Amino acid sequence: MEAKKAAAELAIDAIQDGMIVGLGTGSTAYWAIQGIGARVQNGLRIQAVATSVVSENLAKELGIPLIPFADISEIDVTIDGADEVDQAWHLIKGGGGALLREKIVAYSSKKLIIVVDESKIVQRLGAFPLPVEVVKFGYELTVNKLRALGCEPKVRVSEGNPYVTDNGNYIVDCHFKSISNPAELHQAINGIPGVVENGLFIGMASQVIVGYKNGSVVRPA
Ligand code: ABF
Repeated sequence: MEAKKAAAELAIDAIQDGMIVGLGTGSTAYWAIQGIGARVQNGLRIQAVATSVVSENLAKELGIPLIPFADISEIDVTIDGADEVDQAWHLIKGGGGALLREKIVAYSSKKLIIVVDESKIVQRLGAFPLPVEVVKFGYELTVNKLRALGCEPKVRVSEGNPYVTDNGNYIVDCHFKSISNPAELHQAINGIPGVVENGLFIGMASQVIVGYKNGSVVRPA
């Protein structure tokens, strides 16, 4: 927890008065939202959008003002977690099931700051199963097409039933083990009818902040 909290607290230094801020999802983003809430209580004037119902509810609890998407064209900075970060800062996200909203918000953010602990840094993506959001209709056929890309696909289950995202879709966790060309795979997956989005964030991170057990943090060059 200390490592994630240290990374999150450094990230929120990027937030200035008047900004539109994207609030990520997951246990590291949780600490960023807590820190932003504390600064809002001390007078920081920002407006935020959330990447999940959980983060939206947390923001409301903390008194962070939310702004409708209809009222903005872009977001100044988004702080979010990740499941894996490779040496090119390509990411696997979506372990928390929020990848679609996270990617929509990240894609309209001038700056995406990724906050992780050291366990997320990898040489090559893929040890973490790649989450893919798929529509319910014909999902079994979509799963077959994902398998054909070279993974073992598993429909995510929650309490005995397929997990349903905030958007009413299913998540298929694709066990590739090792991904040699993330950009190519990203395109191939999103070309499958029935796939809504996948958890590969290619070239989207502006900055990665890594927290370590001793509480130190590093912004890799
Ligand atoms: C979220 O952060 C997800 O994309 C990802 O699964 C999660 C990382 O988990 P945590 O921060 O809890 O380690 O953005």
